Amino acid sequence: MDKYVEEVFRHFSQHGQLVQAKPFGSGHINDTFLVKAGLDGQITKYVLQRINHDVFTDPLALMVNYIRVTGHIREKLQDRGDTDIFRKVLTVLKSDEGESLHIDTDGNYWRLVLHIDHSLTVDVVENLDQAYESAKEFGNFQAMLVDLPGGPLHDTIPDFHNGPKRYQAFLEALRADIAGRADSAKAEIEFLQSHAYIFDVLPKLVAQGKIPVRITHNDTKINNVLLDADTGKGLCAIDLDTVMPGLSLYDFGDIIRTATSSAAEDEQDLSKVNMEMDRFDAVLRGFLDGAGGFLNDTEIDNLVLGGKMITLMIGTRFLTDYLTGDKYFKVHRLGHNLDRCRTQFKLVESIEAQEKKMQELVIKYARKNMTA
Ligand code: GN1
Ligand code: MG
Repeated sequence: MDKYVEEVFRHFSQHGQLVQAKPFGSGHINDTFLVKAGLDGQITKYVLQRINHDVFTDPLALMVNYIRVTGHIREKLQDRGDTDIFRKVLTVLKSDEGESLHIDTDGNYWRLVLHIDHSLTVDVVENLDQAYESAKEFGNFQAMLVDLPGGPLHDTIPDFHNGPKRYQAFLEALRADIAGRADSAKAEIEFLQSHAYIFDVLPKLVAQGKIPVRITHNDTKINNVLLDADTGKGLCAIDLDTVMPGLSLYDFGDIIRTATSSAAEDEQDLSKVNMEMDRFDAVLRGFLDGAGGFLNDTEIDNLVLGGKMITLMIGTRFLTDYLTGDKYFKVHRLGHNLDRCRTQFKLVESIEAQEKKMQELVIKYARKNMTA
């Protein structure tokens, strides 16, 4: 067991006595544990997380966002008379000191949330229903937050989806080449240099006032949504650390990136990595059913571009991390970040090859959605 978990959970003793804790999920940033604890003669499951404070440098501000967002969604569900609230929004639990974050003796930040039973996440979509349901859930998440009161949320990672800055960071990493890996990534470097223009499109539309900044999740990869284990229906969005001001297209883009591909993010056989049109169809319908009501024409026109841009950007981030010696994303093998970068760039190519047909589907469904 992680050396801290036992000690940390003692500060959450009002939620039970620790029985078991094991690593949980496949996130690349935080450390996550599934904890079983005895409470009132019953075993209750929790998710305990150590927030990576190199990445999230202001965990307290992050938790302010987290509580505002989950509180607002909870209120909405209550107003609607929903009977399954504890499974449709994350529930943050307080430490015995009454805080939503516990800080351990080494200065690590820990958060406890209720585990949602009979739920599952998938790393690669297994069927079209999963693609549809996940996209709908993320769309719905944005829809629930359009009227969040109390002013803008904190930027938990400034410039998180700033493509031009991400590209600059890559160029600097390439120039420095501190890990001596640039030679082994020549094809990827060239690919990125010839596609960097894609990063300029959305910032221009934002500057022209054609695309609004909304409240977005910003990490809508397929395994950040819980599905009901029995019905397969979307339950709730998880991994809320990056919920902050952003573009709807970022969220749509990251579902495209992770739910339309037939292969894992780190697949080494690139022939398996493709943007599958039937999955795109399902994701598009799902997202429009969840969020379509408030997207404007420019957003709708740029949905496909959002998918391409986010996929290119995550690929850029993997490549940058590879070049700098794997400092940011957790890696489990040599070249892991390069493998991840390759799948992303292959997906960008696959999107490019099918862009016209994707755009036709957008027009077809967006129209239907408007007249519905
Ligand atoms: C990280 O934590 P996780 O694994 O859900 C990353 C995302 C990337 C993703 C790539 C805070 O998400 O931005 O898209 O890996 N989160 C952060 O798999 O950087
Ligand atoms: Mg995650």
